[in-house]
Amino acid sequence: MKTFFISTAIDYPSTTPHLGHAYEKICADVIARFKRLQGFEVHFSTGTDEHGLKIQRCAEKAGKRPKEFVDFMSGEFRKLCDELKISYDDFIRTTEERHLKVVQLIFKKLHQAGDIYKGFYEGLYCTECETFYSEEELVDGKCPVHKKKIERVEEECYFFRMSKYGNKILDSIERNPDFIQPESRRNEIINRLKEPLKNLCISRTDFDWGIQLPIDKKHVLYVWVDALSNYLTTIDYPTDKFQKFWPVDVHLIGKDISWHHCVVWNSLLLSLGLPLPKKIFIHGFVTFKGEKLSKSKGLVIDPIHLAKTYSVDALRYFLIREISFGQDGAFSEEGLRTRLNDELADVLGNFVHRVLTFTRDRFGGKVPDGRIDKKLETEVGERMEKVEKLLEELKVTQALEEIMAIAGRGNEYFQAHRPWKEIKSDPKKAADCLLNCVNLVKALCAMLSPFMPSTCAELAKQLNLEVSNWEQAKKFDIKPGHPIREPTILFKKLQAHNPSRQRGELATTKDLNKLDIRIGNVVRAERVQGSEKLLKLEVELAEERRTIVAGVAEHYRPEELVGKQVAVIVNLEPAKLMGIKSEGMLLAAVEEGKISLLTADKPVKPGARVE
Ligand code: ME8
Repeated sequence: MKTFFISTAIDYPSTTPHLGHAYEKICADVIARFKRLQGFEVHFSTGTDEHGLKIQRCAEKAGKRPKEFVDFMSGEFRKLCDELKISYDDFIRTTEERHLKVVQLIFKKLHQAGDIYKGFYEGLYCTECETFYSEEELVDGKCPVHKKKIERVEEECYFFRMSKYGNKILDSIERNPDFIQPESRRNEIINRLKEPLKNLCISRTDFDWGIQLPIDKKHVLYVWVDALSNYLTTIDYPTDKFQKFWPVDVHLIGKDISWHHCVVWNSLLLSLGLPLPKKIFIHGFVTFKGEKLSKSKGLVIDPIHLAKTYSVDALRYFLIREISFGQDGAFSEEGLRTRLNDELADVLGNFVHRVLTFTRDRFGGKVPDGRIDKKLETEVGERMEKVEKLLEELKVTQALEEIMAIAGRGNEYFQAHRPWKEIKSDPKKAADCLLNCVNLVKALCAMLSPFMPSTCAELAKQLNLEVSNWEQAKKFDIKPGHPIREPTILFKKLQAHNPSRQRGELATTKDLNKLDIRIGNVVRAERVQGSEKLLKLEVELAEERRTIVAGVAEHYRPEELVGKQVAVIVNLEPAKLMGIKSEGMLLAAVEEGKISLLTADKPVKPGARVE
């Protein structure tokens, strides 16, 4: 069996995952699922990068021991993967025993190759990106990525002779245009490699949350060497499984870590005498209101909340369709709603539903006997080949665009053949149309399954078929008489947001009365473990106490809130935040990101209604 190995970056579990993390995993998942449909044996790895100074400091801030902290936070990342239906084969954590063993072996080999020596490092370090910088690389004296203060490091350390490998890497990149993609990122790396490479400091002595060097226990290994090695741990280096899957087919990463992968990782591999990856694909950033989402800047959109609001598949669809793969792209809820309504509901959902309900209502739920439209079958087969080629070239956005154009073609076909008219005048023609349309629905179900796995599993159920093979989906081979199951609506249209309302359209008292707002007393308040934003409050209302998780931790200390009277919306669906059930929402005035909680002007009894 042909094999295919794809990896994502492993995330820093310093706080909960954001939409950028979700985006990378979804893109990798689409590719992994497509390869499985093509018949490859796939290894798809993702996970968490749990050592280093940044994590140690986050744990300290949360009042936890590092291991306890990462155990919890890593779980949040795994939960994200599971919620988003990421079909990973391995979720690797760098604190696992198997990883420790591989890292020690790797270090031993680098040492035996004569590439490790002891020296003294004097320079600059950004803990946020866990990266060393030279003076020239700083912007206004700050880290060029995070624009944050940079630390000076002066200590004894071990170096890796990275300088030995610059020319070899440059040569590999220049000889192989597919190695680093997209082109613009490839050129950036080529330009940087024209300067001679420096050796890399790969150990630290001023903190201990990391893997000790086997040759000197005072030192912990530089977190990037530790993290990059995960790509070998996940395929059990150096066993048969490693032989089977290495070199990796695609390392999928974001643009901020291209140097670490294209230069540091490749140097390490050359020193280990291993073949270089087949491809490193560098995706862009998901931005929001013009800025990069980032935990450190506090610009975080909760992907799980979005998936719960709009469905996992709508979110997956939106991200792939909206953000041209390889470039930055903006996230907006308005954009998501528009694509959900105009594309998923109106084009895809509409076609599928018309075809299946017509089959149910007019042909007793059985695919009618008719003639295969060879022209349509050929057209769909050719367009599927185009989609296949696009996906092989990792052009996921274009592939999805083409698939949706095929769904549009289905609508046109149905419309042009007017089966609702023909059924009365020439039922054979209606039967021909439906036979072909059901086959087209099957082809769409297969093509879309890597992008929207849950929807396509549901659709396959309605079609009463298993769709597990790309080649087979090209053929219009559903036999007349094949029974379908009860069709249901795949995508419900959302009410359009009325922007005039946001600008202050008048509300009626009926609108207002929908909300039950009460004044409550905060009787307890504490920080939520693993979150910088959330406080868990216990609020006393008339005859009950409710737990409310509120995003106010950056504005109020817990002790400031105890004893305060707050305004609470009490008739909302409970929501789960960081695993805690929240039974209400606080009202607050918001100004330029600052929050001021609403309270009663004079003390009132807990439970008093706000009218
Ligand atoms: O860099 N949009 O971890 P990380 C899209 N542990 N992708 C984004 C993004 C955004 N707004 N923000 C971050 C690390 N990413 C290291 C990796 S791999 C051996 C070690 C991407 O949690 C980012 O580019 O900061 C990276 O690929 C991944 O999320 C993890 O970022």
